[in-house]
Amino acid sequence: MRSVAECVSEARQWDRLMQLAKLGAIAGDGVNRPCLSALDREARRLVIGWAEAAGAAVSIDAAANLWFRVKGADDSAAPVLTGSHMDSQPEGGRFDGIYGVVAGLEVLSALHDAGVVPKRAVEVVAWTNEEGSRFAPGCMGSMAWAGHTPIAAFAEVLDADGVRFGDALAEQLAAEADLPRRVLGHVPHAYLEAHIEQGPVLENEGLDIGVVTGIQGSRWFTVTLTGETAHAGTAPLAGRKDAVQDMVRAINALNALMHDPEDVLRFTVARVTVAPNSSNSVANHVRFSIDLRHPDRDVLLSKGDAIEATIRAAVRDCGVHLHEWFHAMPVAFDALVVDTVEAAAAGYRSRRMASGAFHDAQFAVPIAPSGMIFVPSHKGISHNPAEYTSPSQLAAGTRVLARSLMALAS
Ligand code: HGY
Ligand code: MN
Ligand code: MN
Repeated sequence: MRSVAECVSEARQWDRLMQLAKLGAIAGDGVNRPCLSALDREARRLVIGWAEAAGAAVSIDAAANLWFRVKGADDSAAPVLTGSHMDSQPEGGRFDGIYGVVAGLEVLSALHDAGVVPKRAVEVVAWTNEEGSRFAPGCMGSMAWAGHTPIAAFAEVLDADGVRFGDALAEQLAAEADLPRRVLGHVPHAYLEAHIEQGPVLENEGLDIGVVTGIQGSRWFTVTLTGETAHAGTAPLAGRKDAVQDMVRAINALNALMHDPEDVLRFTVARVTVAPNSSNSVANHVRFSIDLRHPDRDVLLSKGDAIEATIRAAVRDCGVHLHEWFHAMPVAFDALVVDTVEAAAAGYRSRRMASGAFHDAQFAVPIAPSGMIFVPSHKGISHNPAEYTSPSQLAAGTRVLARSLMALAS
């Protein structure tokens, strides 16, 4: 009788990941598969087929989170839950998010192959819109499931083409109306997410498994500067209300505010829109994003709360508006779950570590004992087509996931 972990198939898992990587494939072995898109629905149908073949019941909730459930011997007991997200960045890789969904599926397939019925049901979830790149902010599906923010609160968020999140969600639910509907929210016995590290630590230290202890905090802002458009050839520089020049002043001041000689703080401006966006008309409208991260709550609060005053002091000619989209404080994972993962990693080279990236797991923390398992990312590359983790590294993570879930389910 082989154990569930021994029934984890490296080849089957890799084959499934490579089939999914074809859906939204971009140059350089990358993937661009936006949430709530036709590509997303095609990937979901592929995953549904594999789940059904493993004997799982499929369902969908009002946030379009997709659920797979394998019964437990005591089916009334709270299930153990694993999963991640299927949406990618616009220039994403083949493993961010989707690996955690496929790893959960692989555990269901291994349960089926091993003929094992765990005491507790095992559920796998694919969360809606973790990335927040098509519709900001990220983690909408897990926030709605956790009762952190109602899904209706995001209805008016627009994507770059002016599509409302509410309409994209309705389209997804209509396209998947054949799937049984499930109530949004429930309390699992534990939540455990497998994910690529998206950083260089495990590879640099020659390790196989990251036993994740927590996730640093993230705050997302959008800054809007409003000036006056004018003729680039005739309008004197004195007296212009140039939103681009004021954006430069603001970002230079923010760089000074966010300077951290220890290089722990993460400050990123990466999405900029300019209007009228014509080379010979002075810009009268600029909108830019701020992504601020830090593991220390007090630093995250003090630096984030200083952003508005810093911008207003630096901007010379334009109106300023600041909006905070996303406010997720640092979380620590449950000690029992972390210990369970560390024990399940026996035989592999592992270390405890925090996550620099945010994950849906952070919204599970207030709901149930939660944790994560990392596998190495080659050169720490992620949110980039060159993202890579080997078939054997991915299988090691899934075997640790299987052992952990069986331990938590018993
Ligand atoms: O941005 C993040 O940290 C996550 O990878 N979406
Ligand atoms: Mn991710
Ligand atoms: Mn990501």
